[in-house]
Amino acid sequence: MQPLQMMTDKPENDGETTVITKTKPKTQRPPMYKVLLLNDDYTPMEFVVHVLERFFGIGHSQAVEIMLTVHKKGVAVVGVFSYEIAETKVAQVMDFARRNQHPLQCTMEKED
Ligand code: TYC
Repeated sequence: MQPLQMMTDKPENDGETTVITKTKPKTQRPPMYKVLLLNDDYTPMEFVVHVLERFFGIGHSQAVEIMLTVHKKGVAVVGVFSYEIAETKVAQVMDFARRNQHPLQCTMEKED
């Protein structure tokens, strides 16, 4: 009985041994997108906290933290999502802000 060999790279077949090569399938996972919230001078802090709670399911304490990070640093990542989900979140936030006449800006950016 011949030995059965498994090789991961280019096989050297001596003609006597059964060689099975296994090529690893290179699966590409879909890119993810960061949703960013931008600071401005006019949108009320409570409104931003409400947006984070309502559209991102973030708890009150963490929503206050993220809002303050944006307020101090100018921008913060609110979450990372698939393209479609990120696009929907951005549209929801922008629409809600405009309907309430606030200049709040929300954008998305591809993750590296
Ligand atoms: N800078 C705003 C203020 O002082 C608060 C604010 C925070 C606005 C976060 C936008 O994404 C924002 N009222």
